[in-house]
Amino acid sequence: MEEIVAKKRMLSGIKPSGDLTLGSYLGAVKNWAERADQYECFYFMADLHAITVRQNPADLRRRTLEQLAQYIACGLDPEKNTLFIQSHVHQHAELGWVLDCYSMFGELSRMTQFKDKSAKNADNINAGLFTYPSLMAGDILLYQPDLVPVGEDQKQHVELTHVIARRFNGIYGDVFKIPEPFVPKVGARIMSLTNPLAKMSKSEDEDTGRVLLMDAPEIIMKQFKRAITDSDTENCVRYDKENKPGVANLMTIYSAVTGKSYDQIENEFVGCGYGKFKPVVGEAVVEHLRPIREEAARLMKDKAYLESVYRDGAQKASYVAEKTLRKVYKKVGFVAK
Ligand code: AQP
Repeated sequence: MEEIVAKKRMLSGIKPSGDLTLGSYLGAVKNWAERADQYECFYFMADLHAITVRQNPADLRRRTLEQLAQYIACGLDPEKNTLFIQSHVHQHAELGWVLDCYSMFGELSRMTQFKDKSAKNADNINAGLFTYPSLMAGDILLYQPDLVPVGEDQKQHVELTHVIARRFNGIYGDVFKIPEPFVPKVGARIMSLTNPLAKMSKSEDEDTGRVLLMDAPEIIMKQFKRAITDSDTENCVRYDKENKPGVANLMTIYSAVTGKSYDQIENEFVGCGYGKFKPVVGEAVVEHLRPIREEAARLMKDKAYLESVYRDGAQKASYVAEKTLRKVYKKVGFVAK
């Protein structure tokens, strides 16, 4: 008799706090698209997380839908992946609350993202910003995934998820599966083009050297042409992250969009200065993103289709999430409905 082996499960999300950047794409979405055949995949637009920083409501709504269109355009086939909006699956907020009660003040205080965001939003250091990691732990643990693909900056939050899950399991038995973080080899941390020591972030403005997935070719080329390289006299394309972070970042981007290794890139540009290298990287990015941009723009015109995708996705996600939530509620002592 043929044995049916259950697919492993994975889950990830991005908050629609800004338009998706080349960093969100190379660090996250690009790698997701390659996994649908091996894994049962859940991906969401993390709108609950987005409001930890004040958002304009109309922009948040627009970006959430655009993000869905861009997920699909990047290759996440809704037939093979469950795509949903976080606030449509109420179990996230509910498990998030329970896990707040199993997360320690000291642990949350040590999170680098909390420290960074508090510094950037000094007039709005709200409780949601502080408890963001317990909601994220809820997002993950609800689906009992085997793998959580994240960029390097989110690894600390996945590690805290382990701590919270182990604490809960230690008290109530094996309720949660402990998932592995998966950090891509190339593209785990794409830096700003004008400040290669800072991460490329979607909530920063254009002057901070970010490239958006939906940017027009001429904007992308402008951003790459003005990318900061290095002030050394060498003017040579060589991978040295410590001493030449700007060039290393451009090489990472070039490698991620062309599949070329760092050695191949160094050989390709022997004898060429940065002036020649930068537009070539820009062009490679433009060509790589072109079909994604065109397909996302086409999908944005089909609101009925997008609606059917996120409704379907929420239904499937809710079904899985509810099983975990029921178990948790029972374990902590809530009376069944
Ligand atoms: N620059 C990046 N390089 C590699 N990976 C990145 N990611 C984001 N930026 C980069 C990865 O994308 C996933 C979703 O990110 P998120 O929106 O949930 O959180 P974030 O890391 O806080 O993203 P931003 O762009 O920096 O948003 P804002 O500006 O609103 O804070 C994660 O897996 C992340 O690692």
